[in-house]
Amino acid sequence: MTTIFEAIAVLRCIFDQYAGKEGDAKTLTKKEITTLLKEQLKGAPGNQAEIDEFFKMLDDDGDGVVDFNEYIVLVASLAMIDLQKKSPSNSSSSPD
Ligand SMILES: [Ca+2]
Repeated sequence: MTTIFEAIAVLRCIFDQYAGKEGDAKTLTKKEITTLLKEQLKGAPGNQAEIDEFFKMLDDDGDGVVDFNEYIVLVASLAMIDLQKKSPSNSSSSPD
């Protein structure tokens, strides 16, 4: 059984692997994020405009790079998308 700390260590390892490709090894550049999405999500991350928009959304403090905290937001978003995919009944209208 994998603990949440082991899962975080794996996420940290993936972050380091991509952050170390160019520039500061503690942050992800747009190019590194694009590579990460392509390799980890097994598909094209979309056109340049979509990547730009996505990167702007991730770069919460607007410094032009994605640090570990901002990366964790990405991971959390992916977890929520994954959860929604597994429970399609959520799309029906709820009372109130
Ligand atoms: Ca940032």
